[in-house]
Order: sequence, then C-alpha cells, then structure tokens
Amino acid sequence: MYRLIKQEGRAKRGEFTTVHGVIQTPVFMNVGTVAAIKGAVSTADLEQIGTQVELSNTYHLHVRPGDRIIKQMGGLHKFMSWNKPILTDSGGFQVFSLAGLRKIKEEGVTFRSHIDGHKIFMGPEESMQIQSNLGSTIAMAFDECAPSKADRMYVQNSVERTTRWLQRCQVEMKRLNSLEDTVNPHQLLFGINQGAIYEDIRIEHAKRIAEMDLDGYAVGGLAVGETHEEMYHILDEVVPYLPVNKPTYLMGVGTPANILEGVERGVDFFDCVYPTRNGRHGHLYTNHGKINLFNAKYELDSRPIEEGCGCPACQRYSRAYIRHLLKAKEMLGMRLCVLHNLYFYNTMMTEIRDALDAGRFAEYKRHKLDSMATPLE
Ligand code: PRF
Ligand code: ZN
Repeated sequence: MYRLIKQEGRAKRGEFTTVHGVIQTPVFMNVGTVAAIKGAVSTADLEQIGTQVELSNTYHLHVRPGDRIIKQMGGLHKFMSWNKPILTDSGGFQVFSLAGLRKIKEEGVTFRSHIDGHKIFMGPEESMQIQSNLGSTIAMAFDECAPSKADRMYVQNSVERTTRWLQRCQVEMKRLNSLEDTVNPHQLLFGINQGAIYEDIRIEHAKRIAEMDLDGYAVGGLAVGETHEEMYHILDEVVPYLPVNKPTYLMGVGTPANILEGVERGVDFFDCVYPTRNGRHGHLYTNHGKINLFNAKYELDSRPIEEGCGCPACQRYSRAYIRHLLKAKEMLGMRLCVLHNLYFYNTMMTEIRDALDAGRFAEYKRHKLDSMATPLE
C-alpha cells in the first residue's frame, strides 16, 4: 500500500507499507544478489547502516542453492535472517546479461547456467514460482531487457511479448498467493516498462501496464549503454504515464547524481551494484567526490574516509589503515569500504526524504551535486 506524502514538482516522497514493514521513499535498495551483500556485509550490518530493503536475484538463487531449498528453510527472510522488506529481480535481466547461449520464445527463455552449464528454462510462470518459493516482499515481472542498440522492430516485438509475459505473471502470482503452503501469501508484483530509447514505444507500454493495477511499476532497460541524457529524457517522457499513487522503480541505477536526477523525475526505488562493487575496489563515495584509497597520497592519512561520517569504518579507522588492509588483501578492508559506501547511499536517501519533507529538494540537489563536484584536497 503506497501513500504519497508529498510532491515537489514531479519528485515524490512516499511511504510503502508491506507485510515486512514500511519503506520510506525515495529509497536505495542494497544489493545482495545471492542473498549476501558482497564484501562480507551481514544483515546485522545492514540494520546498523540504515538499510530499508535488500535486493536478491531469482536467477542466482534458483541456480544455487535452489529456491526449493530456501522454501524448505522457511523462505529467504528466515534463510538470510533479514526481517525487513526484500525485493527479488525476476531473472529476466540476469538471463540476458549473464547466462550463455539463450533462446527466446513466446513461452520463455532457455539458457545455460553460469555455474555448471546445465540447460535451464525460465518463463513468466517459472519466475513467479521461484520468487514465490523465496517469499520475497516484492517480486518483479519476468521481462526482456532489449539491448540498447536493438532496432525499432526488435524492440517493438520484444515489448509486446513482455506485456504478454506480464499478464501471465499476474495470473500466476495470484494463483501462487492463494495456495495453502505459500511462504508469503501477500507477495507483491511490480510490472516493468521497456522500450529502449524509443519514446513512443515506451509511452504505449507504460499506458498498457498502468491499466493492469500492479503493486508498483519499474522502468527497466535503462543504464544499459545509452547516455545519461537519453536516460533522463526517457524518464521525463515515461514516468508521467505511470500511476503517481504507486511506487516507481528505476532498475539498476546508479551514481549519486543519477539518483538525484531520478528522484527529480518521480522515482521512488533505486538499486545498483556501484557502492558495493566500487567499495571492494577501494573506490569510496564522499560529499567531495569519489576517492581511491589505493592512491599513495593516503599512505599517512590519519583522517577517516569522510570527516563527520557516522559509518562503522569512519567511526574508528583511518584512511591509512584501511588502505593498508586493501593492499594486504585483508577482507576487513573491503568490508569497511563497502559499509562506508552503502552508508553514504543510505544517508543520501535520508537527506533526500528530509529535503522533500521540508519542500527543499531542488535546493538540496543543487548543493549535493556542487559539493560532490568539489574535491577537498
Ligand atoms: N529488467 C530487469 N532487471 C533489471 C533491468 C531490467 O531491465 C535493469 C536495467 N537497468 C537492471 N535490472 N528485470
Ligand atoms: Zn564512513
């Protein structure tokens, strides 16, 4: 149940109530693809750094350890000991981006496991069944994310099939939620808008799915090779056709700047591997831009990653020490960097919500972008 608390231009400040708790939006979901946040970050850590929603992947968990095992263990929440909301991506995107040799048909997609190469079939029903076994709070529709360079004819056909898949997802999710031994009988379903960078295809598709009364709407197929300006333009064109009284989710986006631009255009949910992936490589987000701890200039730097940061890394450790850990390939180095980056993202989202509450988002956005573009040293 989504409640629109406040709007500033198109930017939305919302509250999404689920069986696993309330999500304050705009929100950044912390990515734990295989039910683990990369960088040895535990669910206890997530609670400490202000994570509201964890995101896992249908495809990965189906391949290993298997969704049936997770169901037998009482569902994903119990399995990973996380009692707040979880969103699962449908497998659509991962099948197209990861898995080898694939064949797309009306029924679904046949592909090979990236673990052991065995053949797997996944269609809308299979994706819903797997997500139902996981018992996530929010399931994503099974879609095709067309390549950014796909021609118009390909995208048109692909989007039409994605719409038919969405109808099948909705029917199957309804059936699964009514079964007696369902892990989470209140599982929600979000639809996904596609259409590459063809505005008219995007808008037609947005209108179609908006009529379907889903629990939320994602904009997929962006951040796949188009320019930032193209992405912002598509959001300008498409978000107005998605229901304002439902959450909007921009999949796989992005940098802090991308998120600020997304919020301005009406997005509620974001997710991205940047804070975890960059953290593992010693790339850290600060209010004065990104820093790379491998840089020699931090060898004797006794300051925390960021002065005034409340994260577990900055509360105790110096840049010099964390740099040493990274260079020594100690797991603690990666862990501290990932904790800082996730804390940075989560804290930015809190600031965004506070700014929206105060009717000062435009001002906040300008200051944050200015500050991030101005290095300290
Ligand atoms: N579809 C799905 N998951 C996604 C995407 C998509 O288009 C993207 C695109 N950035 C990220 N994750 N199902
Ligand atoms: Zn910090």
